[in-house]
Amino acid sequence: MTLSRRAFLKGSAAAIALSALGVGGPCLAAAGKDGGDKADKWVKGVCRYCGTGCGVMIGVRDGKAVSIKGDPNNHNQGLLCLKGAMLIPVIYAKDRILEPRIRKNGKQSPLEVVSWDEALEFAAKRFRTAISENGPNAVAYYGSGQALTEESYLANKIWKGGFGTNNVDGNPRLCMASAVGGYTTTFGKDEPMGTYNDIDNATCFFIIGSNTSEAHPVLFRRIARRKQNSPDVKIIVVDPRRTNTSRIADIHLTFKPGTDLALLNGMAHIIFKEELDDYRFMDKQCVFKGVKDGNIVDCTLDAYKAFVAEYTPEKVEALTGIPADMVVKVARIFAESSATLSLWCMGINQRSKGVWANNLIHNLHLITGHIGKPGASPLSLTGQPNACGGVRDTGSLAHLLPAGRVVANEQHRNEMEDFWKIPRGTIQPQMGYHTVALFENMAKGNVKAVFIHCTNPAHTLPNLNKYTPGLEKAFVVQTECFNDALTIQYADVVFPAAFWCETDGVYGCTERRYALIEKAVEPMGNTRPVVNILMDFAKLAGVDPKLMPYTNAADIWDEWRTLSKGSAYNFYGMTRERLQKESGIKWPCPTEDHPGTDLRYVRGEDPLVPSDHPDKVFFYGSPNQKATIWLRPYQPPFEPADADYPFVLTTGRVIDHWHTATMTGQVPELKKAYPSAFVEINPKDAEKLNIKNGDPVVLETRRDKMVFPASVTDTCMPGLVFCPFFDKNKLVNKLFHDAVDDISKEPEYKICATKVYKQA
Ligand code: MGD
Ligand code: MGD
Ligand code: SF4
Repeated sequence: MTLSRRAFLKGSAAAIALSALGVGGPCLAAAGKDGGDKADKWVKGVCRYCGTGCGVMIGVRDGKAVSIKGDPNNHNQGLLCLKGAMLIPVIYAKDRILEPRIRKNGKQSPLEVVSWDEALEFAAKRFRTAISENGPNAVAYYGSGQALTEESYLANKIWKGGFGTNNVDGNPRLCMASAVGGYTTTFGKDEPMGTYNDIDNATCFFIIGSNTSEAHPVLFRRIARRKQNSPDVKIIVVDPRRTNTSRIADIHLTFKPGTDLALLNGMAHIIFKEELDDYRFMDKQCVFKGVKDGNIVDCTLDAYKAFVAEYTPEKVEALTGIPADMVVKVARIFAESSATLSLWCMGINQRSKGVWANNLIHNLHLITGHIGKPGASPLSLTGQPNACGGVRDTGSLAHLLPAGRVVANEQHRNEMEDFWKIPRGTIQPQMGYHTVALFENMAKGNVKAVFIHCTNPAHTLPNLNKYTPGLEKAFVVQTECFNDALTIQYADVVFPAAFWCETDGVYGCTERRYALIEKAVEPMGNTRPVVNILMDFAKLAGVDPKLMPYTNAADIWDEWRTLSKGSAYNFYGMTRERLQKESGIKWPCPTEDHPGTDLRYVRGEDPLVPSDHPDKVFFYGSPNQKATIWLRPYQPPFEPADADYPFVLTTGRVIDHWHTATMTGQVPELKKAYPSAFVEINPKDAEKLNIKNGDPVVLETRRDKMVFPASVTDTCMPGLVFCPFFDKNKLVNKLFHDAVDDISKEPEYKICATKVYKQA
C-alpha cells in the first residue's frame, strides 16, 4: 500500500467536496485507487475500525494482503477514510505478537515464549483453581465491541452457561451502555429503528454530542453531501467544542458541558407551547412515565406538558448558556422540518445521566412524530465496529442474555438454558459485575482470574490509578495482537490472536447491518483465531466440550442465527452463504429470501409488524407495545467546575488514531499526524494564563496531575479544555473520576473539573 497521507488528502474526491463546504477534516478515497493492480484476488470484509462499518475489499497477492479499497456494494459505496485506507500495514507491523507468552513466576517475572499447550494449560489451571476454591464468580470475561460476533457469543455462552457466572462485561459498557439503556427504556428493545439511508432523506439533522467528522468520517461525508445537494437541509450541531462537524452546521450551539438535559426539555416545552407536537401519534403510540420516591410511576400527557413547561427558554439559558431565542429557534426547526434525524454519540452517552439524555432525544422524536418515516429517526451512532452486532445483540454484558433477554428474568434464563442444553438453574439470576465494579472487585480479591479479549483496559478505564490495582492483583489472561498495548504489562498469559482478515467472522454496525469479514490471508506466525483459543482454553478449564460442538466460526454463527429466530432480533435469513455473497444485510431478516429491513417497527417494511396491523408504526418491543415518553429532570454533571477546579476537562478522539493507537500507531503516516497528546485551550484562557502554543500546561484534578503541550485554539469555548486519550505516555484517564450513570453504569468520561496552569 503505497498511498501517502498527503496523496490521499490531495486526491480524495470527497475531500474536495467537503472543502467546498469549508470542511477540511475527513478525507476519503474512491474505490480501487490504491495499488489494485498488484492484487490477484479480492476478498470482501469490513473495516477494522469504527462503527460506521464501511465495507472493504482486501487485495491479496501470493498469500499476502497488498491493498485495500472500499466495497462499492456496501453502504459506503466504495469510500473509506484514511484510517481504513491504511489498514494493510497494520497486519504486517513489526509490533505484532506472534507467540504465546506466560509469566512463570508472578507479575514481576518476564513474559516468556512458550508452546500453545503450555500457555493454555497455565491459564486454564488458574481458572480451575479459582472456581474450585471460590466458586464461579471468582472468574470473569472482559470483552470488546471490536471482537467478532462469533467470539463474543461463544465467550458469553462459556462464561454464563459453562462456568456459571454472569461476570461477562466489556468495553461497550464504556461506550454504548447508555444508548442501550435509552432504547430499552423507551422502546422496550435495544437497537435503532433507522438506518444510514435516513441521511439521504432527512431535511433536518440534529447532531448532539457527536464529532461525526472525526469519529464517523464516511457518514459525515454522506451528511455533507446531503447538505451540498440540498442547501435547504438544516444542520444543528450541539457540542461545547467547535469541531469540524460544527463547521457544516447552520446552527452550532456551544454551551456549558453536561447541561443538555435542560436544552432537550426546553425544546419539548417550546414544541408544546407552539403546538408543533403530533398529538395523534403520541396518543396512539406512547405512554408517559416518571420516577417518584425511587419508583417508576405512570403519568399523563398533561403532567408531561406541565413538567417541561418549567424549562422556559430563560431557565434553559441560565442553566446552559444557550441564548433563549436559540432554544426557541432549534425547537422550531426540529419540529417543523419534514424529517428530522438525530445523531448522537459519546457527548450524550458518557455522562452520569446518559440514559436520561438518550430518553430525552427519543422524547423529541415521539412528541413530534419524527419517527418511523424515511429520514425521521433517533439514530444513535455506535462507536466500535461490532458493539451492536457482537455485544449488544448477543447479550454479552453482565445483565444481558442473547437477543434482548436479561439475566434477571427467569423465563429468559430458562429459554437460554434449554437452547444451550444445560440444566435449568445454571445461569445465575443476579447480574455479574459491570466494568468498573469488575476491576474494583479484582482489586479487592473477589475476582481472582480474568480473561481479557480485544481491549486495553490499562489505558482506557476511568480513574486509572484506582483500577489498575485490579490488574495487578488478579490473574490476567489476555488475547492481543500488538506489543504496544499497555495491558500486557499486567498480563500473566498473552495469547497471540489472529488479526482482522486473518480469520473470518461477522461485524454488526450502527444500522443493524451484519456483514462478513472473510478470511483473506493466513494468520501470521503462531497466532490463532480467538474462537479456537476460547474453545481450547474453556475445555481445559473444565467447561463441558458438548457446549462447544463447533468446527469453525461458521458453525457458531449458525447456532446464533437459529437462536435469533422468533426473537425481536430475527436474522435467521442471514446464512453464511448469503453474507458471503452480499455486502451486509440489515435485520430483521427472518427468511433467506428476505432483503433486510430499513424501517424497523413500520408496517409494510418490518416483517415483524403484522401486515394487517391497524397502525403504520407498531412498537412491538415493549410489553405494552408502546413507546415511553419519560419525565427526566435536569441534573448537573457529577463533577462540574468549581472555585477550586475552575475548568472543565473533556476527552475524546482525533481522526487519525483509533483509541489507544496500538493499531494506528503502527502506520507512520497516521502517527506523524498526531505523535502525542496535547491540551486544547481557548485563546482567551491562554492569554489570561500566559500560555502560548506548545507551552507545557499542567492539568490538575482531584485524582492526579499531568503535563501536556498547549494547543491554543478556539475549538474549545472559554472554561473548557480538551485532551485526546490515544497517548499511552500521557494517560489522561488518570485525571478522570469514575462516576457512572446509575442505570447504564457507563462512566462520565466527558466532564471533570480541573485546574489549568503553565508549568513553572
Ligand atoms: P468523541 O471525541 O468521544 O467522539 O465518537 P464521538 O462521540 O463523536 O466525543 C464527541 C463529542 O462530544 C466531542 O466533540 C465533545 O466536545 C462532545 N461533548 C463533550 N461534552 C459534551 C456534552 O456535555 N454535551 C454534548 N452534547 N457534547 C459533549 C465516539 C466513537 O468514535 C466511539 S464511541 C468509538 S468507540 C470509535 N472510536 C474512534 C476513535 O478512537 N478514533 C476515531 N478516529 N474514530 C472513532 N470512531 C468511534
Ligand atoms: P482499544 O485501543 O480499542 O481500546 O478502549 P479499548 O478497547 O481499551 O483496544 C483494543 C485492543 O485490542 C488493543 O490493545 C488492540 O491492540 C487489540 N486488538 C486489535 N485487534 C485485535 C484482534 O483482532 N484480536 C485481539 N485479541 N486483540 C486485538 C476503548 C474504550 O475506551 C471505548 S470503546 C470507549 S467509548 C471509551 N472512550 C473513552 C473516552 O471517550 N475518553 C476517555 N478518556 N477514555 C475512554 N475510554 C473508553
Ligand atoms: Fe473505517 Fe470508520 Fe473510516 Fe469507514 S469511517 S473507513 S469504518 S474508520
